[in-house]
Amino acid sequence: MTIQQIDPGMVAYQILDAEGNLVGKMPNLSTERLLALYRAMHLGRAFSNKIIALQRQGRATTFGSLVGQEATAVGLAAPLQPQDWLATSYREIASLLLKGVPLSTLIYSFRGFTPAYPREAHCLPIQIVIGTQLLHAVGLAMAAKIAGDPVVSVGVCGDGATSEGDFNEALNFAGVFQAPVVLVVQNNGWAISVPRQHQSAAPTFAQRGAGFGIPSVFVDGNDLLAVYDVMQQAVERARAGEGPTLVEALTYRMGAHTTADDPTRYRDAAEVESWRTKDPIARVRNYLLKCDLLSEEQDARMLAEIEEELNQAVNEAEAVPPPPPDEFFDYMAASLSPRLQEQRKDLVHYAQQKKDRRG
Ligand SMILES: Cc1ncc(C[n+]2csc(CCOP(=O)(O)OP(=O)(O)O)c2C)c(N)n1
Ligand SMILES: [Mg+2]
Repeated sequence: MTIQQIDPGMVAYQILDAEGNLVGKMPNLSTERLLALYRAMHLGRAFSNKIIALQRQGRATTFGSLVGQEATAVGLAAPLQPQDWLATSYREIASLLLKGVPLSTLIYSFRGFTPAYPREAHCLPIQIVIGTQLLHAVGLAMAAKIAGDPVVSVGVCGDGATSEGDFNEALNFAGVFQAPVVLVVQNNGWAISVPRQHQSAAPTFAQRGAGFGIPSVFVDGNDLLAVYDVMQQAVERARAGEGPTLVEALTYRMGAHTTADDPTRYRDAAEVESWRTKDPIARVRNYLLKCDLLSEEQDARMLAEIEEELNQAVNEAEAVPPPPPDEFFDYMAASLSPRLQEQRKDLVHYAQQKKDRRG
């Protein structure tokens, strides 16, 4: 089905149902690529669980779980070419990994430091300030259009972010200037403790695209194949000069908002359980097993390899010394004003005093 044929209304577009049966047309994906995307979902989940475990040991910062949202994260990044840009929030770690940000770089970032992503990954740093990355994505797309470069940009936000001015401004600019951008709303049901229905009276976020003159799609965000199919089309539409697309991926945050949150205080266990049956990884796994594209042994081996890869990356990330505490001044301005120079000196002095006191 083409994007224009998919109704942005109440029924989410699906290719693989919750049991892993093919209920739509298989997108153009080789078996090798499908297995690689399946692995990327597992890697995203394992990464998420690893950082949460490290956080509990005092070895990582606050972290927002990706569990339950792996199909959207992987499916949205998979159709991108190396020159395309990706601007995400904090939750799309699997997208960044697929786009070429190394594991150890991301692990280092969750030690609380800001590493440089490789330039060629074309990923902006994760954005904590809700919604702003959509403006950055549209800006990158507009720049590419002005330069005549065949570059597409993807911006990703959550359901809560749609209530921000930035979301509306980004969509308006994208529509008016026909920017080669795809804007993705990961609707995971919650913005910390605020449920989705408090963000908009519109039945779907996808329907809001029409008000900006932007074609939009409502897709099952737990269906890797459907997300991939929609994104592939949206990205190619943008690249061909046909303008922006808004995609709403309906998914669910299975874990806590972050390591600093306790979701049992505001949501029903029954709701969480009902989403467990729609697990995005299990449905691809079932499909692969049924089609004899994967065996139980291969699957177990792959999981063991991922664990090993992650542990190695943790060792690497923990071997990198922390940056000097005043390093961020280097990236603030071309030259520091006398006042900022003074602040830098004070910070270095304070950090040294603290170190001396610790002995
Ligand atoms: C501008 C701004 N306001 C408030 C916050 C605090 N905050 C952090 S996460 C969050 C909820 C975001 O929900 P959503 O957009 O649905 O993304 P999700 O966390 O569910 O992926 C809020 C309000 C923030 N980081 N930035
Ligand atoms: Mg949300």
